[in-house]
Amino acid sequence: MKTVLITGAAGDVGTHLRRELAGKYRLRVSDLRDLKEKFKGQQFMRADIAMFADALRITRGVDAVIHLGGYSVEGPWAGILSANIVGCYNVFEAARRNGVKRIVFPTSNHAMGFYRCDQTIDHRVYPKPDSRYGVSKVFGEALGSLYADKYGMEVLCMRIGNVNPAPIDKRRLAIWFSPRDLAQLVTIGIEHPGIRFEIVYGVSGNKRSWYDNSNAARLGYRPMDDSEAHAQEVLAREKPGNPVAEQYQGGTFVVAEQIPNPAPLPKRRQKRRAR
Ligand code: 15L
Repeated sequence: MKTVLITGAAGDVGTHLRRELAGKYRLRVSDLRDLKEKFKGQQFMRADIAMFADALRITRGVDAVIHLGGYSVEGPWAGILSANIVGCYNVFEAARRNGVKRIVFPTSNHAMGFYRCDQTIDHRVYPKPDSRYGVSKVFGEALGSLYADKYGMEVLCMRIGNVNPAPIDKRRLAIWFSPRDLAQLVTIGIEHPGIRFEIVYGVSGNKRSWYDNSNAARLGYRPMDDSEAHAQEVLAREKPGNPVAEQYQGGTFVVAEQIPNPAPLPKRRQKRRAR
């Protein structure tokens, strides 16, 4: 049985994944925080991935890493920098030094959030992050690409939509990812023999999806769920939201933390620009 490390194991996605993968792998689970829900036989190691020594300690002796750890929403730059930039680098580098080849990196729909909802995008289009958080996920994808090309690591980047037992609103009908579909795609990330560097969308087989997820299908992903079964109920309780947010795949993340430009152009140049 393979030993698999899950970082950020105390979060919502980590908890769903630990429940789904219980008994299928020898799971080492790590987080800065305590685990709210515990499952039998999972070894907990407390760690702060922003500290390289901690990243080295938790990646020692595992066959694969599912790197969920980090800041999971938009937030102040200092937090994103230490958890998602420094922390992500530490986990990749520590895995390399410990000879761990396989990494599943759960990136996010927010790496692509400035595509419009009327666009269908695949794994080949360039990133359009909608937040500092989204930028940090693009950084993680780039790091995965570097470690695959330079050091022969095997990296599956999974741009996760929204993991929940059921879709929670209209936007999430397009990006819903059921826990059992999450477990299926992560298992492909751990087991598929042909992975070098791949990008897939971590979503269920939603009829309203704005992704062409053919790369996941090519790797054998056959989602079992479709948000359509919940659509009527979700749409009946939907309230009108921010009109800008509604145009973009990233939803409210595209307007989060909109602040006045602290360094506007001098008046003269503004006029020239307007002409
Ligand atoms: C994400 O990337 C976040 O980690 C999660 O908390 C949700 O906000 C999700 O995206 C979403 O877009 O619903």
